[in-house]
Amino acid sequence: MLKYNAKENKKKKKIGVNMELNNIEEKFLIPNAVLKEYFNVNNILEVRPYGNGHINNTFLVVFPTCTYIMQKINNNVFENPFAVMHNIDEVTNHIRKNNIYDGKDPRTTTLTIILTRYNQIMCIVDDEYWRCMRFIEEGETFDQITDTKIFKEVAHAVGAFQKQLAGFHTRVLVDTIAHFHDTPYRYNHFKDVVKIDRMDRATLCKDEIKYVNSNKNNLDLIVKALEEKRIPRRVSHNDTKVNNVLISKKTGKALCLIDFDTVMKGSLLFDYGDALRLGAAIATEDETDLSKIGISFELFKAFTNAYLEEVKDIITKEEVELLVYSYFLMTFEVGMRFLTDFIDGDTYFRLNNYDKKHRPYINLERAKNQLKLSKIIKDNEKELTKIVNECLIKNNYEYTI
Ligand code: ADP
Ligand code: GN1
Ligand code: MG
Repeated sequence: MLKYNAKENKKKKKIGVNMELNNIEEKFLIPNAVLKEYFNVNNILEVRPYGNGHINNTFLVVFPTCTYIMQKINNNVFENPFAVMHNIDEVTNHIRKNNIYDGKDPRTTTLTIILTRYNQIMCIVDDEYWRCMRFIEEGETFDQITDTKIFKEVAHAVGAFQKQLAGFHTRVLVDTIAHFHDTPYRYNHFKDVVKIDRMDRATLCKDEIKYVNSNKNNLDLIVKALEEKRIPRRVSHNDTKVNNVLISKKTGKALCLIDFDTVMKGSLLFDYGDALRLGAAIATEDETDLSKIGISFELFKAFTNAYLEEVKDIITKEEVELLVYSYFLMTFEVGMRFLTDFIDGDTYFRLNNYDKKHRPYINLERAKNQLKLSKIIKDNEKELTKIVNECLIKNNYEYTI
């Protein structure tokens, strides 16, 4: 029997709903038709929402002796879920084979896709796309980092991922979201959205729009370097925010990267910058008190050092030169994306019921937060460059910026 089925939820609502149950209602439960594609539903003990991702709906499906992760793929964000699954399958198989070769436990060192009873990589029910994965129970994720030890582990996971995928052909992967980290392209989209201003919201964020516009000439350094082949196109994860890295509850060591929805061709700079964005911040992405926004140089140094330990043999000097810039760019880009989405009516980063009620301007709040953080990064470019150089020297890299 499912612990949280729709009927029971309704009953609970009547007897007073707490916020958690409210979220369960809003994220709805997994339709029986989906569960039946994978399991004998009679054996399921519990289905409940899990994690804090912005994109997919994630659930735990609990059995007496094991647990699975089930996710409804956000079809608004990913037009072609088959392409998403193809990329995940290719990349996780590659990582798994390497890990088995190295004697690592393949069950905890990358995602394992569970096929349906009919051997399909996902199932489609009522035009919705669902997938299932092994739940890596040993792992936990952090929305914010306060401990340099944990952040070093995140850095090792991101760097090791890039090293492992260095020999993998980028052409095997499909672009699941075109122009994902093409910041100038995203800026042009931002301009169009501001021009149309279909929700009449541009007046609410004049200062932020001005700040974004004031940076327009500074956005193409990575895409241009890629286009002109001054830096290599590599497989990149493209969404290395810290809660996409599993850390072992037992050992405190990084287990693996998860959330491979955006894995495709790109630059290692995207992954370096994006991991620092939240990881080296002293406030979360949801902080509304802008006076609390800032960066921790200690965390920045810990991350950069551990990251370079992993990638020092593959990173080129042209990439090294763009490290600090990528930290600014990834932070600015996501701030601009939150702002664009706010102006456009929250169509991408959709609000859940709780946010609709309590934080209807959450995308604007996140935009202000991330844009302010990007300004702080820019203002501290010199200090950050100095730290990168110290880390390069420590890692015996023959070049400094
Ligand atoms: P989103 O794209 O919405 O961010 P994620 O794939 O990152 O979705 O999943 C959301 C959260 O669920 C993660 O941050 C993590 O805490 C947890 N999670 C996802 N997959 C697994 C897994 N296989 N094992 C353990 N935890 C997982
Ligand atoms: C989304 O899926 P999640 O929550 O890990 C987004 C990222 C943003 C991030 C901002 C596919 O990441 O690009 O940087 O939110 N993912 C997608 O927190 O758009
Ligand atoms: Mg995620």
